[in-house]
Amino acid sequence: MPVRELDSFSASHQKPLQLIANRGASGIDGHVSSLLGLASAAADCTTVAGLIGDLAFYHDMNGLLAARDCNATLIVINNDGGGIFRYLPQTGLETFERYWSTPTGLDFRHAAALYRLPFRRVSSADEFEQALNDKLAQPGVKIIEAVIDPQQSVERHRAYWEAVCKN
Ligand SMILES: Cc1ncc(C[n+]2csc(CCOP(=O)(O)OP(=O)(O)O)c2C)c(N)n1
Ligand SMILES: [Mg+2]
Repeated sequence: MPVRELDSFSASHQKPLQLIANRGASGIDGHVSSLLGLASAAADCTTVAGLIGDLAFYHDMNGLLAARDCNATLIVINNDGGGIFRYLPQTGLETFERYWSTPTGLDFRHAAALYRLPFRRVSSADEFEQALNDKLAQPGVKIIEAVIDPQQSVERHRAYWEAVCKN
């Protein structure tokens, strides 16, 4: 969902941002590798940040090995599984968590530690902004895990659309 939310709700800005989306071969695969590949090819003055879901991150954690050679900030939106499936009618099923959402329950701090990468977990917009300001300028690859409530995020998404439709 992060790239969809960005597409739908981000405001306009004067800053010259270049947005690149990756669909992977089948969907959520290869996102970490694509980001770090981009970061390796980016000019020195370019700040590279990647926005990625927790399952997409999990799917390509091995890609973090490439972090040795580049500068980037990886933002993992952790809503504890495939939040996109909460928009399906199956969301009410007893088996939803097990077969659709598939939360990993992993502590991603350890993935960062495995590759010796700085890591910060945040759970509010203020904390996120501060972490992003701290990390963006630092050299190397840094990971920010933004923990969000999956159900609340669906409610907020629907409320935004309702507000947009009313205006
Ligand atoms: C290789 C691959 N496996 C499975 C899928 C099916 N799939 C599509 S979205 C998704 C969940 C993604 O979860 P996450 O990255 O946490 O993002 P969220 O939906 O929570 O925003 C899955 C498993 C896929 N598209 N590609
Ligand atoms: Mg998720």
